[in-house]
Amino acid sequence: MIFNPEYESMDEDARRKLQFARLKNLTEKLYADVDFYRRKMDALGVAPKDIRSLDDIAKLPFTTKDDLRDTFPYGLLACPKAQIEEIHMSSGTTGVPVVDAYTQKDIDIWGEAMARTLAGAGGTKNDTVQNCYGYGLFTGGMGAHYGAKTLGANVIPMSSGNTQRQLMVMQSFGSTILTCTPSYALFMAEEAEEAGVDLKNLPINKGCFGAEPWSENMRREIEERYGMKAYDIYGLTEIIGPGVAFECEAKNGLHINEDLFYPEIVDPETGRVLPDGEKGELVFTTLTKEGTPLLRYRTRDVTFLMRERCSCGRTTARMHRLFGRTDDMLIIRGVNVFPSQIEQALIEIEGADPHYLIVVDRGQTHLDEIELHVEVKKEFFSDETRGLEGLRNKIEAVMKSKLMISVKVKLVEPKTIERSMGKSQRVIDKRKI
Ligand code: DLL
Repeated sequence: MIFNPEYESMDEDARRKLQFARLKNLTEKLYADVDFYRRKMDALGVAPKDIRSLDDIAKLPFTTKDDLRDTFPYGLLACPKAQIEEIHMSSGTTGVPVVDAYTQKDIDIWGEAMARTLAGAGGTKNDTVQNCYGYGLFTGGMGAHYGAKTLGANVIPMSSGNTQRQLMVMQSFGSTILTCTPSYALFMAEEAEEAGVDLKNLPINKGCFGAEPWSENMRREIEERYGMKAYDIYGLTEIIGPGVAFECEAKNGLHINEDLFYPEIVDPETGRVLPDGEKGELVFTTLTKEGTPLLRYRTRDVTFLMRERCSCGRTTARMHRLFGRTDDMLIIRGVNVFPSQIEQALIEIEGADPHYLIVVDRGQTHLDEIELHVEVKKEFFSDETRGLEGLRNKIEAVMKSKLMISVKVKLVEPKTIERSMGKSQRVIDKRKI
């Protein structure tokens, strides 16, 4: 079901007109009300009157993580503080505190964006959403909560953790939609197996997973273990939280709520706007936000945009699932490596689980070295040592051929790599650089 066909299936020209009107409005407001943006626009010699078409957005300044740090906490507020109803914050992967301050209208729009997301997964008002994203400063919990309410569904505000209780609730209340990080979904599935709970026999039949990178293989595993359909959802605190983009049943890229968040892809080095289909850094402009609107925010997430028609009937642009981030791209002896590539390579190897940890260090020769800790499937671990040795060699060879780097593999027992209730940490970089 399309939650809001008027906007999601809008004629493309009409959408561009709407986006332009909203952009123009936003530029005028930011120029008048936010010192930071007036100074930035003045420095580039651009004024609101210079924005005469949607493509003129390229004349406007970018906003970066550093800008957010420099203006913390209220420097980017675009409305009187008294109008703010709720605040969220993320320290993200980079440790820079990022604030999102919402007016009531912002919260309503967030609910709408997340209702579209849940509907993208097939959700309706008849569903019961077990929401295991963390409630609190993190945007996952409240975002999915507002979305479920806007959809008219029943929401169980579990937050993350206390897995035994999650399973009890899932069984007793007959939850039908699971919302949490993909790693927590897998962790719960493992606990369920241990507790003798057969998830496939429960009503739970769809899930909206995001907030961290995950692979097609993790999707397959979640779908098999729960007997459900698993969808990728994307968002970030700076822009609104979850609700920026979501997969529909076609699972062919994530539909961007582009009447609300205007996407661009730029070359991360030069900032030049790239055409559809070219991979680069994702940039968003919030078109309707009142509390902390952002112009051309550099997300550091790497993807490309697709505009071919989707079979679901939505006309919104789609983003390919993320390839990684410009800032967690590891540079190993000069070679660019994304953790997601390592994961992708791993999943094709029988015996290896998608639970892994990448430890990067400088060896005695002061050269970068990667030690890759990989969990071995239970059946495999009980095998004789020769089998394990073979598996280790195989993983090392695959990494060498796919990533062009040498990786030292350490096989570890099932369930020894720390599981996370929220976002999982896949990389430990011990290099002091
Ligand atoms: O993670 C918002 C969110 C909550 C999204 C729940 C989806 C579900 P932040 O904590 O600010 O916000 O982290 C944002 O997480 O820039 C991406 O690098 C990463 N991320 C989010 N969704 C995905 C995804 C929330 N589906 C940062 N795949 C973003 C890969 C994702 N990475």
